[in-house]
Amino acid sequence: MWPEHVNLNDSLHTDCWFVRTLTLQGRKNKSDDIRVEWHGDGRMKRTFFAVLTVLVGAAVVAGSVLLLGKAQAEPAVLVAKVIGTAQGPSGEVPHATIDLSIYPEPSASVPGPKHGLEIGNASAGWPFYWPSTTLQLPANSLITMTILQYDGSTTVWNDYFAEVHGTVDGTATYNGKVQRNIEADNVAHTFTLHQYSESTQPELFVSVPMLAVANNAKNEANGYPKPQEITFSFMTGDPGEYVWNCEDPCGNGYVDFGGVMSERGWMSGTVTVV
Ligand SMILES: [Cu+2]
Repeated sequence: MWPEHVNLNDSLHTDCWFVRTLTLQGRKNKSDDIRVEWHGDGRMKRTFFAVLTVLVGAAVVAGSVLLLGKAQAEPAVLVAKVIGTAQGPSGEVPHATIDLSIYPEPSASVPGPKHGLEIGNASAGWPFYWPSTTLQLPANSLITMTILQYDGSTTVWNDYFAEVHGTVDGTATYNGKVQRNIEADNVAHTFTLHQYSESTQPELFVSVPMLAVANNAKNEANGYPKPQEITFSFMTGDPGEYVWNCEDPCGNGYVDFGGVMSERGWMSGTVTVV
């Protein structure tokens, strides 16, 4: 028997969950009471989840900004040293040199990048250019870059990047030997300098494959094998902002082109021609 005088409407407008026991008129036993559980009309829950969603969203955005800002922080600028003049393709020009190394992983002697998403993974052996990936070169000058390369090979996906492009005579010197290309399966990394896609500044494109050390090479006292020495020269034009990166799949993620491949301080950087 349903008690006629019981009116549930007052309860339907509350937001809070409650339990109410309705006492039946003329009941014989306590067990005849009807227990009603009401979970509100959902407004409170919806408000709660809406606020929670906004807070979680804000936290994700703030976290991403912090993380990406840290990941893409530019390392200290490495400035090419002007050492005199040299004969460029069309006359005498300033001659500058810049020296880099490529390490397979940080060590006691080479601490490696202090930022980037891969710091936490440093023990997993991610490679990096050193001492910086932020380079500054003089304009309209002959630049001679010398790179000591300590890492093993990972085959390039595209043979184009096993060839030398954009240097003064289309060659690079590998341990004193002049070459136009190296074997695709003997590439450790590439130094590939280019402009931003929408740029209207002077054309500058240089790509040089970095010869690998044997994957079973023994380490020397500094914790690294004997490096390959790679030297090449190219001309800069008028001032401009450029980027460079490695085109050899030495990272992780999609076809090994994620991770360090796109990170400043590791396998990608900027070149400012001033
Ligand atoms: Cu690389």
